[in-house]
Amino acid sequence: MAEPYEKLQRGDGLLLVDVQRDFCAGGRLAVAGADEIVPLLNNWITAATAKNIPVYASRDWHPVRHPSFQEQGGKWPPHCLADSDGARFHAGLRLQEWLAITKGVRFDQDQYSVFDQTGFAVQLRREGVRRLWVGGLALDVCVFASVMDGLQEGFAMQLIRQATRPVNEKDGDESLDRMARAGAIIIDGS
Ligand code: VGL
Ligand code: ZN
Repeated sequence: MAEPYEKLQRGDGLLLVDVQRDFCAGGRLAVAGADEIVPLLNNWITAATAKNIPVYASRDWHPVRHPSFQEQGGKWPPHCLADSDGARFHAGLRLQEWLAITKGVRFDQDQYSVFDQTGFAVQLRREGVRRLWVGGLALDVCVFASVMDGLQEGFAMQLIRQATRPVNEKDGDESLDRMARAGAIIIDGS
């Protein structure tokens, strides 16, 4: 059976959003089922690498006392502290040659989207990428924000549904709806 990653072609890029230890089992902001997406993402990484398709991996990278942390009045427990073990990519992720997009470093606001003040769109255009295949964490937070911004920036966005998990199931479903309505393609299958 044809796997969806066989559709990868010139002009595509693979984007892994925040597949970091703090969002996985045992992490500070663990997302249910997060570890299950890793083997799938590895298939995508392998397929992309074989076809010379660029791989991008974003990471949440917060200073201590970041405004998104509960003690600072934010929504989340402390997570993904810059340079900490929890901020590292999942140990099972077979990243080979990839480009990291670091976000969430500001003291005055959070950045959920990989496109938020990172220059990522400029880099994608420079590298001839017009369409992004997206997986990672979390579906209803940073994946959602990134897909919506990517569309806004004019990229075709393909969400790999099985390769993402939400913090909150209901918000995840709503995010899928909103992304689809905004023009993202939701891909089913591994
Ligand atoms: C994220 C909550 C807080 C994410 C980042 O990567 O989806 N979620 N910071
Ligand atoms: Zn964060």
